[in-house]
Amino acid sequence: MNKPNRPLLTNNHWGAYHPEVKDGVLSKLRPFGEDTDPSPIGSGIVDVLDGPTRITSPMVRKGWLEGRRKTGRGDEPFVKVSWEQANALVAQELERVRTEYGNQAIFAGSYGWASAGRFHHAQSQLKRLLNCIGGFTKSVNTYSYAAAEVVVPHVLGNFKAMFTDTTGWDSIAKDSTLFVAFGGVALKNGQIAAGGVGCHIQQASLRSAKAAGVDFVNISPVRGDLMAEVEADWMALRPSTDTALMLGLAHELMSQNLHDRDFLENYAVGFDIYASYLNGENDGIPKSAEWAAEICDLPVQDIRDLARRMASGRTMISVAWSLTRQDHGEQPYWAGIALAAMLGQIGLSGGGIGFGYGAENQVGLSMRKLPVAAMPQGRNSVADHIPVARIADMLQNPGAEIDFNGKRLTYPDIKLVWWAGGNPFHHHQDLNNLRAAWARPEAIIVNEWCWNSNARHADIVLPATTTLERADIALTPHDPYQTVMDQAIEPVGEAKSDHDICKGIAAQMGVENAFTEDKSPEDWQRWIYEVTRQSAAREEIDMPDWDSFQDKGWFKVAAPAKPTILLQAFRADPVANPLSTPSGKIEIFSETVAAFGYVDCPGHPAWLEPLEWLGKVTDCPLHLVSNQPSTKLHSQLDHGSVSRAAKVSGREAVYMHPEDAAARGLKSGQLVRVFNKRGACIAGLQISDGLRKGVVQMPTGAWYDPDGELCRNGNPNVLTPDKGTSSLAQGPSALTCLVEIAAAPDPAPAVRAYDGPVII
Ligand SMILES: Nc1nc2c(c(=O)[nH]1)N[C@H]1C(S)=C(S)[C@@H](COP(=O)(O)OP(=O)(O)OC[C@H]3O[C@@H](n4cnc5c(=O)[nH]c(N)nc54)[C@H](O)[C@@H]3O)O[C@H]1N2
Ligand SMILES: Nc1nc2c(c(=O)[nH]1)N[C@H]1C(S)=C(S)[C@@H](COP(=O)(O)OP(=O)(O)OC[C@H]3O[C@@H](n4cnc5c(=O)[nH]c(N)nc54)[C@H](O)[C@@H]3O)O[C@H]1N2
Ligand SMILES: [Mo]
Repeated sequence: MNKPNRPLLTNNHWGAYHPEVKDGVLSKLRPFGEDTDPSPIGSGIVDVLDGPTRITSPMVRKGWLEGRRKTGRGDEPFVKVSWEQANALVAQELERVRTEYGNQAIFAGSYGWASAGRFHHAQSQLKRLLNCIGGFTKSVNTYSYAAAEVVVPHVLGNFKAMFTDTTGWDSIAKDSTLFVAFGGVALKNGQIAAGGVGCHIQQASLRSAKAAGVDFVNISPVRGDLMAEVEADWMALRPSTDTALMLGLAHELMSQNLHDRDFLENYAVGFDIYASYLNGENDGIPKSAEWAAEICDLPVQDIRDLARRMASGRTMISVAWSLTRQDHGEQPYWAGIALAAMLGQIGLSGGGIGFGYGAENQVGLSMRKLPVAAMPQGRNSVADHIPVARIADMLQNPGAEIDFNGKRLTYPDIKLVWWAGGNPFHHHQDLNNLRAAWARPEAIIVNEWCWNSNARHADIVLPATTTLERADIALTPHDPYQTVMDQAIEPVGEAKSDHDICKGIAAQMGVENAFTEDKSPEDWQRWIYEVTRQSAAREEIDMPDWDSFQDKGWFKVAAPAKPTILLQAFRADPVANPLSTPSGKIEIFSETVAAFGYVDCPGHPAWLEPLEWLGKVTDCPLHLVSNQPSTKLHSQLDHGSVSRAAKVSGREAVYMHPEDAAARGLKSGQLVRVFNKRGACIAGLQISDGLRKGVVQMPTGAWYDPDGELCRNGNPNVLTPDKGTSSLAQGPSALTCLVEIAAAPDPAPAVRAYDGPVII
């Protein structure tokens, strides 16, 4: 372990910290000096580096060792084995599956956030190993905004560029008059940026926009989605009805002749078709403000006023990523873009549209993006892939066909699943169904550092180190600060980095040289650094040499001379800088999408009734918003002190409106049962008037703790539906969910999530 001549420094998705270590034991993570608004999330790791939740050696499920391959996952004890035994077992399984069934029978999409660190990226290491032996079935797109990843390219061109180039907060403070936030700008989310954070800027950015005179509108069922200080007007619409509101606003703009005809003419195609839909020429239903008011359950005058306010100044329309994680999640993005096109301010400072200002710290940070090199994954010889959230469907229906963005995909027959750096028992919907799907493969391998539900549902568990137990570099395009990640402590127990885990198996399979290319982890890190440094130099970004970087521990990429303005070049000259859509313009109507002929995603933005919402009468009258947690990143560190301190009576909190609680005779702090036809979970009730009546809110992240259909610990994904957003994107639709709530049985079943399994 190298000890630098400076304070230790580490970094992760929630920020950079100085580890304080005495006698080999981590006592504290002190926030990085440059961070003016550090997140408490990181401290959650200090008390769980060892103890009952830490996986300290390779483990194999007892029943699996005894030949009961498919039954007992998640319920059985584990047998401790040596690395030699584990490597041999894994190599043997891989060999057996690929020779008997072919490499496409191995699923290693391995979706998930894992940890920051450019080299020790769990998924890249795993994929590189599997590519050395012929490849695997993969997944495409994300749980974050899959619907946008597929629809936005048809409408605006590449989606990634759309949010990495989101108009800066500096441009908003300078020129916006109105910031209309569909889904708010929740500060809880700005704690995070994928790959590392040097300084948290979201809160300060909102404050300076407010101080500069920008008015805010928070369109969300949750008031706290915009900080109180910006004094936003709150429009508490029904969840999953944003598209109807956008159509109503569009109709109002058009009927008041407030839309920008020149912009629509020069920069967009298909407005006439959309206009006839808005006017109800085909279905007899004008998508008027009255029509929208009824669907969203908002006062009609508020919709009319908002349309006029939007047209009377410089307006930024902000659409949260959460809007895409809903049934027909393609529509609010398409309708939002169409609305911005009608206002004609796309490409102007402080105007137009922005994707995900509230999603992560870096969105809205004007910066020069470091062109960071990645660990090469090699070439995958298997073409099979699924849209990421169709995992349970694939496992349960081998050979079935599905629509996906104009293609037909056939599900492969998966015999072996390998996950490194993600937690499907966190991220997937309808977890009781996922658990059933998990009984299909013959082998499930998981690299993990803690005994969460993913590890507990595996057959072979390979213990990974945390970022604090290995050296790495946090180079990221999502933050100006680039830092070292020092090794602070020795690996706990027999844990190894994902690289070393994969290397051991590569050796067993005779592909060690192909996997390592004879480079050590430090050689690779220097290689990634040097390749990045060369590309950075071409973009006139100065990076220190490796030794200076290691000596100081960090550097900051200089800010750009001017604020970032999304689609500025297109605006300035749409002929010289066309969009990468078929017409080169904004496609309010897309012939491509229309030609797919999907009833659940026609060729222009449309209101399509969601599977579950408050406009549908059912025996589950509450809409559950399962949004991102404030005290952790997804399921990461749910077992740590920061997350556990925020639990209510020992379970994840569920927030409910006072009138809904009174109607059910429920009191703050009591344990409740949240349920629907898919499952149930126990949660701790919090009463809050910061919610729309009829809406309940429960963050994601509590470790799944199944007792039959019940999750004892409060994981909302036992309740959410596992349905693709549409035939176009097949994205997840977690935020489309109705539930009922009642008092929990007394006594409620005890939480077992943090006990770890029985080990033999
Ligand atoms: N209901 C509902 N569900 C949702 C969402 C929602 O809004 N509502 N949001 C969705 C979204 S946007 C996302 S992105 C997903 C997130 O889903 P995931 O990214 O799968 O969630 P994480 O908990 O971050 O999982 C990362 C896992 O990697 C492990 N890990 C950390 N470091 C390492 C390492 O170095 N090596 C290895 N091998 N493992 C490591 C962690 O312990 C953890 O188990 O959830 C989705 N699910
Ligand atoms: N602390 C923390 N921060 C995170 C994460 C985390 O796990 N923890 N996860 C990160 C990841 S992976 C992602 S993808 C981003 C996600 O970023 P977002 O998608 O923005 O995050 P959410 O918190 O799910 O949703 C934002 C808000 O949308 C509101 N909302 C829900 N449904 C509706 C609706 O139908 N209409 C409207 N108008 N509003 C609605 C909710 O009240 C919610 O607070 O967050 C990132 N940031
Ligand atoms: Mo995400």
